[in-house]
Amino acid sequence: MSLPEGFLWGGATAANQYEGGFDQGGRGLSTLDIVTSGSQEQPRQLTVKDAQGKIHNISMYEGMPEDCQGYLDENQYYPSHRATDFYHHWQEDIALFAEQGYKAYRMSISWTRIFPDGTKESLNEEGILFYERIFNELLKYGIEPIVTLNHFDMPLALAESREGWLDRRTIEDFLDYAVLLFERFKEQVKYWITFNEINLLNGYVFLGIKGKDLGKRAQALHHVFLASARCVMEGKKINPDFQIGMMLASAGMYPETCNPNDSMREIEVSRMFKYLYSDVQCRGYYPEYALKEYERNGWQLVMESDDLDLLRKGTVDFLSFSYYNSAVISTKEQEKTSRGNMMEAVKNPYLEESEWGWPIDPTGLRIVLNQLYDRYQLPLFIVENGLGALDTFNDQNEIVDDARIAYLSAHIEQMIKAVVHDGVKLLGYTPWGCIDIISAGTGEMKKRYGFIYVDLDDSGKGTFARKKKKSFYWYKKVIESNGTSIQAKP
Ligand code: P53
Repeated sequence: MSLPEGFLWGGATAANQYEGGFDQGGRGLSTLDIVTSGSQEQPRQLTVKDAQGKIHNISMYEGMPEDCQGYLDENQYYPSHRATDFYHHWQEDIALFAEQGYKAYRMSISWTRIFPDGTKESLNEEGILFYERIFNELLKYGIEPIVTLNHFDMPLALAESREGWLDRRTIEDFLDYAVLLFERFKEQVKYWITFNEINLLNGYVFLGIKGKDLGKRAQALHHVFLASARCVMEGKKINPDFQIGMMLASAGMYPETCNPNDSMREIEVSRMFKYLYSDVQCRGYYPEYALKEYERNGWQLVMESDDLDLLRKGTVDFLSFSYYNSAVISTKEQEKTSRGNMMEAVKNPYLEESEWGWPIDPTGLRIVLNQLYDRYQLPLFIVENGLGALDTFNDQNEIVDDARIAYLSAHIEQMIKAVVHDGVKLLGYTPWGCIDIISAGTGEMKKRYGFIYVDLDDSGKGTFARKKKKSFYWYKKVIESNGTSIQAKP
């Protein structure tokens, strides 16, 4: 049982959680730069100012009120500002990735480092040079860059002036950004991902939308779909060898019982939470079930005459996805609690949970790989997977992260079964937060995913020093053996 030669083992990060340098090198502000840290109990907050100049803290999930603007409060800690400081540690960090034997490294480009106000008029050459150095450094070690054009970055200027993606002009601005990068890096970068976890994008932080009207979200996402499709079309003109993919948050889903109602509910939730997005981007059109749902909700998409044609022409080359956990879908209203990253789910009695309450389900990864491959017959790419956990030092000042090793090895085992036994076509595996970064969901630092520890705490204090965990050496062996040596405790 072994994986094909050239399988892309590596790791993954995103600029908003890793890069930092938020006011350096000419970078502009993005919406996440006004989002504070939180915890499992306390949601991350947006700091905002109302029309009378009064300052408020508002839950990131409640969204930006119509009459408020973003506000940077000097007395608050904003984790994205320095994050774990890739901006000043890139050489050291890439050398560590190379030491582990990475074949690929997934990262994102910060839109506002290239266009500080989101548009080409603000072009920041220094930002381009920053990424050029990084790509050259990766290639020096033979590491293939996998580049996400948009990982949760929304330029604050575009959110404030026009509600971001709600405005059709944002498609053109994003395309200017993407085409510039395609042109400049056509020699260095072959694999591109348009939008990270497109199915999770919502509200002010990710889309720039104010208020709570979900019809606005559908319209903004229509623009995101168009931007992605046009990226694929323009990218192929610039370099026909480009592989341009989409990215889906792909939690597994099960009906709670064999009651057919549970099964139907699971289908409905899977469709509206996941498949709508991959159907549009892999098949090239809105599926009927989604059009019906939009109609029932009274959401009428404003479209131009060639929109549907563009969606059809801009389908992706591969489907990349994140997988952390699975959820149980039930029709019993009263039992619903929020588990893991799913809104509507009940506890799965067959699974253990992480310290953050995310169910741990390695077989679910094999299931998801099969479901996606059955549905689209497109190459897949696992671009996020991992265990967010507390790390502690032992007496020898080491981090023995056996739980992380156990999680990853169990998932890799199932991934290999999907490829070798089931015949799923898989390009690679880049576990999430291969070096410790800020948590997207909670803004915490103590929720760590890395093989490499970074000395930083939840309030932003620390030396930023790097240190290898036990899993660092374990994963190095996994890569060296192309997945044949994955046992948790060698
Ligand atoms: P954290 C929610 C649910 C599932 C995946 O998440 C999510 C989120 C956003 O929190 O995001 C992806 O850091 C995302 C990464 C993120 C990672 O999952 O909350 O692409 O940016 O860090 C893990 O533990």
